[in-house]
Amino acid sequence: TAADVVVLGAGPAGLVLANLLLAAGIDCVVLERADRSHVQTRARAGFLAPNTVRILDRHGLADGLHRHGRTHGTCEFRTGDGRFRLDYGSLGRGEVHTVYPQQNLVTDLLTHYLDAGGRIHFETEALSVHDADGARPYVTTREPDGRPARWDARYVAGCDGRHGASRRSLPPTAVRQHHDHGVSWLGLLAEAPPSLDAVGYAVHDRGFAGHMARSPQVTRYYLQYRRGASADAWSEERIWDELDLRMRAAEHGPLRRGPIIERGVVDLACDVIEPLRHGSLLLAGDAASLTAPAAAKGANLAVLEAEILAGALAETLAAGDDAALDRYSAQCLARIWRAQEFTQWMTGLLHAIPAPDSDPSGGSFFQASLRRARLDSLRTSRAHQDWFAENYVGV
Ligand code: RFL
Repeated sequence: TAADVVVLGAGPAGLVLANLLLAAGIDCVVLERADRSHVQTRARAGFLAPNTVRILDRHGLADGLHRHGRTHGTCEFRTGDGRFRLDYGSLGRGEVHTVYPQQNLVTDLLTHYLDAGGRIHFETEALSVHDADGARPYVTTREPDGRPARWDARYVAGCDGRHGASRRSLPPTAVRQHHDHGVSWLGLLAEAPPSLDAVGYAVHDRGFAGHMARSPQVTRYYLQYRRGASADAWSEERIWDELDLRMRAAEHGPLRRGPIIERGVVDLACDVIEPLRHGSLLLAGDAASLTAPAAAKGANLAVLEAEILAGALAETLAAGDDAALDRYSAQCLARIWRAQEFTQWMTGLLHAIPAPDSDPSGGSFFQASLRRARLDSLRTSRAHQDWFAENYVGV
């Protein structure tokens, strides 16, 4: 029950980190609260940025996504003034996304790690990180049989997401900057083929609706939703009718309906913990910063931070000097804040704020007019489109 690096959490951040540490010959172990099948089936992100693909390529972790992922470079905005398309793959830096469901990526990362001899303990919940201000931190856990245990470490990598033990164990010097965008989404997975060959963003007085392909059989939809409402409040028929209205199916073509196989409410909120290093405890991924899903940055930031952290830990453990770990926080925060800024912009572009259910006029008239002007600029200005493309695929 000891390792040089104890990694908390087997999401994209923890598993990329663990693979890289193992490849660098560093003694590490992953502790994961959930069981293996839960980790491998949790559907979330799907749009991988080109930089994420480059990182995974660099470390031999991209076979699955090259075999089964599909590149994607177009989005379509639907508004009351008509629709327009942005081929972002030929704008900005000319880069595209790779669509590959997060659970498939996690499965690949886990398989690779285990095949290489990596150690992971499922159904092992970290309760708290102790003595992070010293050189001998340890993690207390609840083991699969319910008994308490202790894991000693040199460093603890907090990759256990938004509700993990890392965040609960932060010292009072940690600053959490939080912003609530004030809107919520009903996130849906439909067992239905995509309805358009692009990401669809519908801006409507009834609220935002989004369409994102996941695979030839499964499509993700989002509906702006009343804050606090239960995910089950709407029937499947109501959901499809609402999607039809907001996506303006009557004008632009019908949506391909199918059973809703998963639904959940997401409040669009974000935060950043500063710094990312607290002595021997290092945060990465959602544990370090949450981004609202409007611009699909979360999983991409997680992979980026994991690579930087792996390099810093390898350098520190080899040299016995933690200058690289000292730089880790600032290196990541610059990227995190760029992602937050773009996400904030995107959230403002897509929504009537406040949520239209609480304000039947669909947000203040002034805000709605600004949003319209912003969309018009994006439709007509090549410079604005290049800026959008660069930020949309970038981390
Ligand atoms: P994860 O994936 O949440 O993994 C954390 C892991 O830690 C475990 N854990 C613990 N283990 C031990 N002890 C504890 N006390 C623990 N507490 C938690 C959990 O079981 C889990 O296995 O965090 P990580 O690795 O930082 O990765 C972050 C991403 O998962 C997240 O940012 C994205 O999914 C966000 N996101 C999206 N990101 C994108 O880049 N593109 C997208 O298209 C996109 N779509 C989304 C999203 C997130 C969504 N939800 C559910 C919030 C769509 C949705 C609906």
